[in-house]
Amino acid sequence: MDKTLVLLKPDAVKRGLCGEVLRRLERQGLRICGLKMLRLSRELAEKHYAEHRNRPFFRELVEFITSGPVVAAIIAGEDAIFRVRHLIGDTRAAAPGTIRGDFATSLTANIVHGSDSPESAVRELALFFPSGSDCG
Ligand code: 3AN
Repeated sequence: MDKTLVLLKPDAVKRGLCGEVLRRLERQGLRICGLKMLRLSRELAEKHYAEHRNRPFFRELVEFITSGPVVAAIIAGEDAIFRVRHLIGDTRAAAPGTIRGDFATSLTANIVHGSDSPESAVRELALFFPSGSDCG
């Protein structure tokens, strides 16, 4: 069983799409094992996006993710990391029927983040849920 970090970004919260996104994950048999709303500090945002530190869009990314509250979730299930990424859709060309394909309005305002590998999941879950998951 995998665990992965999902962030419902400020645009998802503002547009009232949190329930819809979580429903899509749960409908596929994925389980919520931790859930909280928080406003990211600049420090946490920069740590979370550390791999993009030298990219031209880094500043925009940090500005956006700190622009309002987010909802952070631990999502668990078999192949959860891969399956969540599949349901989220591609960063640049998300297909209709995927979360981003249906709701993203730009590359930055793209509703949701999901960890992209087992290593990222471990690192990101430790940042957002340092005391671990509620499902053991
Ligand atoms: P993903 O979120 O699908 O893992 P990454 O890791 O390539 O995608 O990028 C992280 C985030 O950085 C994306 N969700 C997107 O918001 C932003 N991003 C990626 N590439 C660009 C770009 N060329 N211009 C602006 N924002 C970008």
